[in-house]
Amino acid sequence: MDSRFPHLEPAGPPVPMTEEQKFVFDLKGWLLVPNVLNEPQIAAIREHAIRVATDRESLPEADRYTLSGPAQILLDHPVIVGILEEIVAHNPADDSYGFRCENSFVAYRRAGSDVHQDAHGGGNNVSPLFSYQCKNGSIYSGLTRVVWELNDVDEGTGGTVFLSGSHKMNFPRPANINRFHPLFESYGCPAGSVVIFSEATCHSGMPWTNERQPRVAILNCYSRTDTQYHKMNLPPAVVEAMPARRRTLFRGVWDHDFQHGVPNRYYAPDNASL
Ligand SMILES: O=C(O)CCC(=O)C(=O)O
Repeated sequence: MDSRFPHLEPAGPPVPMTEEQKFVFDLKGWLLVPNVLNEPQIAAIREHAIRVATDRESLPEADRYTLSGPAQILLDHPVIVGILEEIVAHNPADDSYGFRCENSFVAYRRAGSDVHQDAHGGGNNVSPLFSYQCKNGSIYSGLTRVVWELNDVDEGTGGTVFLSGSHKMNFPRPANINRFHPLFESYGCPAGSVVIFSEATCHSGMPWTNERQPRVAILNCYSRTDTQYHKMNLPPAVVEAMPARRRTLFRGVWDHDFQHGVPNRYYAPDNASL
């Protein structure tokens, strides 16, 4: 199946992660890449995200997700592929991606709204699904979140906040170091920017205080091809409406099929993640 959104598909090969981006991601556990999307992409995906948040039933069934409709072009944007191939996948490119998408949601917040979850995550000794490592010059990020900001974010008005460096922390976080503590850092950015973070980095949503516009962000989560944290609950029709290579982001969670002698590099109805 060809893309249903050819006018929105980003062109070009994966954009390699720069040495500076690797340095910042390793140091802090998160990274901002500003100005990734163009205006038509931002407009179409923002409208879709708001509809998913406020009027989901009005969309065709397969488009009622933040990883479907026009928002599917975010899943394998060349900027994200370049970064995830470096920090999650470590495999040469072929017909499949070396990582999987396993969760996606929209943060639609008007001024005055807050999240229901306090700061969470953080630590060097967390479950291997989350844990962050850097060995022999390569980054191994477990569960990794990609946040697409679809409206401008003015710093200090409610983007995601991070306790930078906490993906490597060794002591329990003291209770007073909560999401309002000055050790938590955030960002300001234009619409169409993207933030990538290791889920091992302590982080939180914040009250949105910007009266000018709501927060509209899509938060996609990725993992290795052989690990899974979130249950997807995704109807097969959503994945089957995607181009072939994009579908491989939703393949089953395993590494090698010794019975048939095949590695896990394909999506099929009997090889889909649950
Ligand atoms: O809503 C946010 O800004 C942060 C989302 C979050 O806490 C998470 O992805 O675990």
